[in-house]
Amino acid sequence: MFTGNLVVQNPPDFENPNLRQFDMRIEVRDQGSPPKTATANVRVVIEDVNDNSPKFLNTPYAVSINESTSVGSLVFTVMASDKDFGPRGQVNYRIKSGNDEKKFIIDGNTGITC
Ligand SMILES: [Ca+2]
Ligand SMILES: [Ca+2]
Repeated sequence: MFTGNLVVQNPPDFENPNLRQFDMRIEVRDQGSPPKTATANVRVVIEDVNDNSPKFLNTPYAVSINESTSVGSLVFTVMASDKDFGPRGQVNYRIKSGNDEKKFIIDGNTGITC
């Protein structure tokens, strides 16, 4: 029995829709003269992994609000994207620091700060 190893030569990339599936034809050839051959079809499907971090769009953010701005007023909306698929590409938001006085809240799903 002789084996032929199909090996990854360049990094797979699920995020490129054109590179998610590969239909290859493999040929085996003997050393006879003339040689005889056979072929087999091989399909390789690339599956997504969480290899992208979310990215904020249009950063850095800076905004001024009047001190008479009423509670519930929209300050601004942050926006981020993530190239991964399904839950690996869905994002939510929270205020990580700098809000000790609890002056602001952010909607975790929409990124709207109030
Ligand atoms: Ca991700
Ligand atoms: Ca991915």
